[in-house]
Amino acid sequence: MALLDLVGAPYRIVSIDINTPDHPTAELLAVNPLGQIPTIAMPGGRIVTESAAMMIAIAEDYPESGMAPATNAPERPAFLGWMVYLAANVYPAVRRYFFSGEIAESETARDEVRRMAMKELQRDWRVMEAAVDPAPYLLGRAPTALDLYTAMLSRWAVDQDWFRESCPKLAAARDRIEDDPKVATVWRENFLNFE
Ligand SMILES: N[C@@H](CCC(=O)N[C@@H](CS)C(=O)NCC(=O)O)C(=O)O
Repeated sequence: MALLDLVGAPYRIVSIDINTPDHPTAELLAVNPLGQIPTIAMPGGRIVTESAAMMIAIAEDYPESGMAPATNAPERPAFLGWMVYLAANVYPAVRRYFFSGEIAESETARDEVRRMAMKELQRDWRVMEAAVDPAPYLLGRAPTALDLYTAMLSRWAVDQDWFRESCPKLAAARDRIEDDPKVATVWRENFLNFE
């Protein structure tokens, strides 16, 4: 949503409540067989699932926005690498933390899943913190979808004081992208831990 606002794309939101007994509905399963959100229908009837893929696809539909470095840009490999890193490591750990019941039944086992997920999440953020060199955005002077994806994922599950203290470079880059009024508006509506 924030990315759609940043690139200036028109869109219509279909709200889905994943905490109701009828989740996932047949309507959602028809477009995303895993029954997950987000899922997007793009111009031309293209359905895209997986948050990282849809952010890249949206950014590439609006090249003038600069939200995805061009295929021959020097920042391109790092952009793709970190987008996939977040999708392959951070998001699954967040999922295990919030949806521990999917992989463990007893309360004791679920507690352990949550504890281990948090440990992994903190390691994933520390690894990224050690590798980046924001200037002032993660890939240089201009923001990309990577700043947005990092900001969104870092607002989930981890303690915010821990994040700011342990990942000061990521937190500073996050402050920059969250300073954008379009991002701040979406964040205010979606994150209780923002501002
Ligand atoms: N790999 C997916 C994960 C999406 C995901 O876990 N979405 C959650 C909400 S944050 C969801 O739909 N949960 C409901 C469910 O799994 O049934 C992505 O990156 O988009």
